[in-house]
Amino acid sequence: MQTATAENVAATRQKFYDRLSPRAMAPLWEVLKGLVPDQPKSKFAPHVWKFADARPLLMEAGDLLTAEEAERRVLVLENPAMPGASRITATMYAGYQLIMPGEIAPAHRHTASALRMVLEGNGGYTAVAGERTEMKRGDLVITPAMAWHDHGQENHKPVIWVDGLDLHMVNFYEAAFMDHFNDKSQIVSKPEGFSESEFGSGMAPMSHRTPFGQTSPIFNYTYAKSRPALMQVAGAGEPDAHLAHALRYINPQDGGWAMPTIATWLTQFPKGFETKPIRATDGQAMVVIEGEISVELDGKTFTAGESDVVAVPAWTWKKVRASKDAVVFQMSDRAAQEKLGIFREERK
Ligand code: 1HN
Repeated sequence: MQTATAENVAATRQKFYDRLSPRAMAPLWEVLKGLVPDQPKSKFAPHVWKFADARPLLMEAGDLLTAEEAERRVLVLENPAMPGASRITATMYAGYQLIMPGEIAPAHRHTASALRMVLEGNGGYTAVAGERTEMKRGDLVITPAMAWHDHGQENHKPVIWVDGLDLHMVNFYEAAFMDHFNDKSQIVSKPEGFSESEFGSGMAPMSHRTPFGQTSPIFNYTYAKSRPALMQVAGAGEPDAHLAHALRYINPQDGGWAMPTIATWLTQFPKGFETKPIRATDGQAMVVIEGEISVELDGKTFTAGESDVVAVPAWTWKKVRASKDAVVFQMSDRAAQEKLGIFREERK
């Protein structure tokens, strides 16, 4: 009889496994550790995209093809640890988008929800579900799931923003649909500012709830409103040790996040202030709107100025230091994680 050496045990097991695979089965014990790690270990890297680097390339893309040809003319922010994945973090898509003067990015709709953080507005517009809104620097514009949307610029300057989409979350569930409108632009049926009037004054219509399900009915959180609010809050008290001065964008219907999947917030970091270390299970992207920060991520430091974008992978220790008074827009998959009951954070 054969003695049970390590080799023949392994060989015997392998023979057994080989009989499982044609039957579409596999031994859990060979993969369990990978399926259920002790703690998160992101496959994505911390990174900074410099707008000074990206902008000339974006303008070159403007010469290469029209917004209509491209459908959306975007330079996707590819996490360097996962090139080709169209992901800035594990679950989020982000990119720099350009609309040239006179162009229209044609109307379509899809299951994925989108947000735009406007960098160079210059009078460009987005139309969402029959209403147009002018885009200005620092505005947060939201496109709810399955809402028709098109963008355009009737002025003589380019329009540039950062897109954030939850499309990888939707695709994970294999739940994605898309339709194209039979014309370039959708029909505008409401005056500009209508949804702001209906839902944006601490009031809401008696007759109906939002038509956008779990997404906020306010689709432009203008910087003209968010900045003074943040500045007054920042001027009135001490910054939080981990969060500095931060305000969340909320859905006025329920006080929850403005989007069902992507959490969004705006932070003021006073010059010279340094946050204490914090890490969380959400993958984050930071867009600097004003000033300059350095972000320490698991011990590596990244400097980001105006319109630069920083990727913060899940469960990465983060410290932010402001070298100038700074305002930073942040987005993450926290809204989805909270709904699933998996969000967790740790503070030092
Ligand atoms: C999209 O609809 C937009 O509407 C931007 O501006 C980026 C990336 C993937 C799929 C749809 C937009 C997108 C997108």
